[in-house]
Amino acid sequence: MIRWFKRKKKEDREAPPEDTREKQTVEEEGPPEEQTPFEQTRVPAAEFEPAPRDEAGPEMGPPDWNDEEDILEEAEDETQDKDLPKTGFFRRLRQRMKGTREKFVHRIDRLVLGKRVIDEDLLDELEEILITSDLGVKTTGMLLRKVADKVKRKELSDPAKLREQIRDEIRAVLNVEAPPLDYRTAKPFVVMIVGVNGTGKTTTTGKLANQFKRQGLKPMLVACDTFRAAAVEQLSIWAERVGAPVIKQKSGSDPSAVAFDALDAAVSREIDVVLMDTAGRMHTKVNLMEELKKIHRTVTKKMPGAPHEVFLVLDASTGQNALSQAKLFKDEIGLTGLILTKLDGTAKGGIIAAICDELQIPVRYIGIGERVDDLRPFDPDEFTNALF
Ligand SMILES: Nc1nc2c(ncn2[C@@H]2O[C@H](COP(=O)(O)OP(=O)(O)OP(=O)(O)O)[C@@H](O)[C@H]2O)c(=O)[nH]1
Ligand SMILES: [Mg+2]
Repeated sequence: MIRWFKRKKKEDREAPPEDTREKQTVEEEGPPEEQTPFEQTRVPAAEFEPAPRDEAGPEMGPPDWNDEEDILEEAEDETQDKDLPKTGFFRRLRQRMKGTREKFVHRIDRLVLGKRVIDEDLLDELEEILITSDLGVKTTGMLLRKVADKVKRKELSDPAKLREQIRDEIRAVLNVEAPPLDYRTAKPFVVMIVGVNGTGKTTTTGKLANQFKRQGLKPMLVACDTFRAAAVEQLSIWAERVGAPVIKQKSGSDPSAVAFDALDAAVSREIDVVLMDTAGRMHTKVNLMEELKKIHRTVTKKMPGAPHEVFLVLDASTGQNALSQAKLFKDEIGLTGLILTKLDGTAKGGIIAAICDELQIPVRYIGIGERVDDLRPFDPDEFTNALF
């Protein structure tokens, strides 16, 4: 098993990569003693290179909320399957997952085209497709074993059925067992939003606040990213647009103190959901993980049982790096849910299966664009149907 992967590793060893940019680390900017928290946890810092800012989107605030782009985009939708919904978010999801579909599903289609048996060679090629679609070595191995077992037991022989088989297995992997999210189980219900820089924390916080308002809940935004003045401003713009209060202090103040004050304000204003946006990177001398733990501790001390959810925001377009980040945050602070952003415009969407399989933490939301309504509760069935 994993023959292709071993072969690839060997090739990589023999041929040094031409592009050495990946070797650069965040820490190279400072002297060695000024280590970031990521280095201290022995995870290569290169894995936490910031995601490049999307040039198409403004850094400061949400893009315009008009539907014109949608109408154009939907006109281009190439949905062929007559049984699939043709409207709304599903259509947009399917459209924007084009990159992952091409890299993953269309290659499976081409692989089985004209083939009459599922043999070793075909499984070998399937392995390559799965690994290069960011499903990761472990999840790929698991899927291949399941397929090979079915072939051995003669429950699967037609290559044309391979796509269905993989689809069903992926659907099962994405179905991580978790209690339903109910923001009415506490008042205020406190949510901490964490993640490395540029993954979409602030944008997601704004999008979530908007959803809560639509559901008739009173959200409050809290600017715990006090390290950049622009971060506070960015969150304030979202708050204004959504029509929600924002708790902020001047930049440089203690994020835990901001969180503490916010809880008092939330109680007195009868807020339903408190959304705490945190920093993705600290000044070199400050340890991000320690700072996040301190906020967590402060919140729990002030309000036993809170934070009720700790969501890690991951940028899907960073592929395997997203998986490493999730492992690190899980070990360091503990997570209750994941939010996968930027599934639009990436071919690395397969990472979602690797993350679900390896971490067994539920993906609660997915982001498929920069607009306010481009965030959706994650539904494994809807997602699998949109992908395949
Ligand atoms: N295409 C796309 N862009 C997104 C999505 N979510 C966020 N972005 C964009 O990603 C960029 C970074 O988003 P932010 O919300 O500022 O990220 P952040 O994690 O708060 O960043 P830091 O505060 O610097 O750590 C912005 O340009 C967003 O518009 C998404 O689902 N799809
Ligand atoms: Mg931010």
